[in-house]
Amino acid sequence: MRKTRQASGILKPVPSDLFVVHGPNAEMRWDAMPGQGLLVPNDRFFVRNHTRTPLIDARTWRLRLFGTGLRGAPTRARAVEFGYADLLDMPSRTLDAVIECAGNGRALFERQQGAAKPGIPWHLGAVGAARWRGVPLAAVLERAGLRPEAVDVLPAGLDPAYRVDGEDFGPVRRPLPVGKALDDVLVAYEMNGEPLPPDHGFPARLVVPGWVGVASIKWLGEIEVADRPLSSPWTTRFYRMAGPGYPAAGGPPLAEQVAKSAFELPWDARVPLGRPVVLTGRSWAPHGPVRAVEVSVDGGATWRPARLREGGAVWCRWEVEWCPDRTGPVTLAARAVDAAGVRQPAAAAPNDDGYLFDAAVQHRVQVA
Ligand SMILES: Nc1nc2c(c(=O)[nH]1)N[C@H]1C(S)=C(S)[C@@H](COP(=O)(O)O)O[C@H]1N2
Ligand SMILES: [Mo]
Repeated sequence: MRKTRQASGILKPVPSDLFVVHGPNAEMRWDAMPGQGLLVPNDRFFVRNHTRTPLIDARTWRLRLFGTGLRGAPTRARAVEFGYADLLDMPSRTLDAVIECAGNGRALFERQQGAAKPGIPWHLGAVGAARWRGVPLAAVLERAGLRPEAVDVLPAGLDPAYRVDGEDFGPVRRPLPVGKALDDVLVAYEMNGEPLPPDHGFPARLVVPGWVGVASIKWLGEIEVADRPLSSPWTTRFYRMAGPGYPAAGGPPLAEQVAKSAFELPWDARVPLGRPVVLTGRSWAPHGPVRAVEVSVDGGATWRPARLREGGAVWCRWEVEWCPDRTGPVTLAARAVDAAGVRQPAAAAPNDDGYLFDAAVQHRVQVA
């Protein structure tokens, strides 16, 4: 029987056959993905909430733009406003894109590299691909009166202020350079053909393709546009590389994601001896389609090419046949080769917070 479980602060059910819950967050179970289409259905999409999902009334909701990067430099009190109906009336665009948490794969730093990292212990399921529809952020900025002098935009969410250990960081917000904002960022109001579900940002969220998930601000409430660089705790304090080899203040704010590959199998899956099985999985990379995927059934000693199934802008699905010929534990591994020909490495760059794990995943199974 299916357990319908609720996680604190998430409104949709997060049943244990589809999700692994980490406090107010829930990751997608890759072993529930075989046979699913290219996109992740809304009821299966991972949730990362700094606090909790707010319920917002679209009738009174407003997106407010202000700052020195707009004509007339409106203040927050005199912001240029868009209502929900205004967004729906503007020309829309549809975009298939992956959203992935910068910490996806964090637990593998410990499992594969022997170094436990603080933070949400995601395995590989803090990622999802969906079909987003909305208005290009460029069109919203143009209509609000973008000046050529604008440098940064700072979108902020309407969820409660983020507090840790008594420190109040305010609402979740993170600056984006104007170049990226004008390129391919969407103010999305639809996810896989439905209005955005509350947990994924209703009534509107940003979708920032290829970038760390935190850039894709949910429950978008305001956007400051400035003619000088902006910052927030999400660029100064969180989401930069720290530790040996990085500057004391941290590396530059994280921007692009890294490539990953996942088997659609449970950890320690039981595989029957002497019978061919089809191993399936998916690989994704921030720049363009994945060119090839290689799979190892001997812990990374030898590699064979996987068969690529349908792919596209988001991720590619792949499969490989394997006939296990001895009993006991076996370490499978998968690595993607991206559009530029770069392969996932054997180890990810160590960093204190466990960001951007890009090593070939080592997935243990039991042959019996
Ligand atoms: N307002 C707001 N936006 C947010 C967050 C949040 O907590 N509040 N979490 C961010 C992070 S860290 C990630 S990885 C993505 C997750 O999007 P999802 O919950 O729709 O999967 O949303 C981002 N946008
Ligand atoms: Mo994230």
